[in-house]
Amino acid sequence: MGDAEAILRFREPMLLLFVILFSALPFSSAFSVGFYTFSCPTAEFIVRDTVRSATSDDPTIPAKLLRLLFHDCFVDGCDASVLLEGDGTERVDPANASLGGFRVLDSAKRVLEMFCPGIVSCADVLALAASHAVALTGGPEVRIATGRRDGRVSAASNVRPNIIDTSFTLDQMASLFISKGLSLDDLVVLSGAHTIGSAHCSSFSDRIQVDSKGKLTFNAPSLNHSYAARLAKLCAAGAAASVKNDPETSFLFDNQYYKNLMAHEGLFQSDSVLFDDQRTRTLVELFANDEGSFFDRWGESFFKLSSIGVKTGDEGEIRHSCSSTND
Ligand SMILES: *[C@@H]1O[C@H](CO)[C@@H](O)[C@H](O)[C@H]1NC(C)=O
Ligand SMILES: CC(=O)N[C@H]1CO[C@H](CO)[C@@H](O)[C@@H]1O
Repeated sequence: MGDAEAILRFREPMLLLFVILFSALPFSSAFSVGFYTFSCPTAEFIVRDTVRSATSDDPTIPAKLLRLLFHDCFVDGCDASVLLEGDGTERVDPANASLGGFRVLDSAKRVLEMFCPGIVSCADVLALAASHAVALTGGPEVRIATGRRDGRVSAASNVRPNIIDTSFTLDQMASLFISKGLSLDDLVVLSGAHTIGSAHCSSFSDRIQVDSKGKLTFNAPSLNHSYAARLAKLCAAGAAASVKNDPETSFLFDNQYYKNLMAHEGLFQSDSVLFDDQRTRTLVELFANDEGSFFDRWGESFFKLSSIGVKTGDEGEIRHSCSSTND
């Protein structure tokens, strides 16, 4: 009896202390680093492990996950709305043509539902997967905040007004970024994601034209002509053919993208302008010469990207399956 009483007396203040600590520490608040520390301690490990094994089977996965996060966060905030299937959803918009990696997220979510049912949002699975994708390909490890809730709305009509088109001018990209709370510097940093991945020829075919006699016409004055000729050759197979965004080190997250820009080998108009315009050139040159500063800035900009329009508290829901809402 004496022991039990002692334990009881001991426990109560401990419980109180625990409650005080729990409510005071940052990880107990709505959207923060380590949100799942107590509710699902293995969450981040499970996502990382799923992405790692999917990538070892298919090295194109990391770039797809990164692209998916951009599309998710820019359209209606980082709320996994891009993952919903059905008529009229974001996935149906033709701008989705290059989207992929859905199955990796579905399989991470299935494992999470076994360990911590109803706890981890699909929006967090996607954000964590994209951040691990960068680390897995040699880029910086970034610890991001979690606690996003899943949206219940996904509309194809929201895609076009919110997504960067590869033919955009710097001013068009800048105004879109600023509307999302991101800066022109963030644009330069996050464009570095093009260090991995590939693109369909249709996404830059307006820059290079080949007539029936095989004569090349360049609509991109700053593009290196021998690079453009290489692209034209790769795209001879048709608009559905694809080329690597960064042919030098296409599966490595490094600063080669910025070196390519300086060599006038930016694939898209939206890449080339970053070096052609005085407002962004200095940062392109810095990153081309110093990978460390690109990596440092990546952490900050990625954190901002993955925090756009996050839903918390009683907004949205925690989906059971990433491709459909709960009802
Ligand atoms: C274009 O790139 C080639 C190498 O691929 C290089 O030899 C040439 O000097 C470049 N042209 C210009 C104008 O920079
Ligand atoms: C991945 C995905 O959902 N792709 C869809 C993109 O939109 C076209 C129609 O425009 C669909 O056919 C694809 O399935």
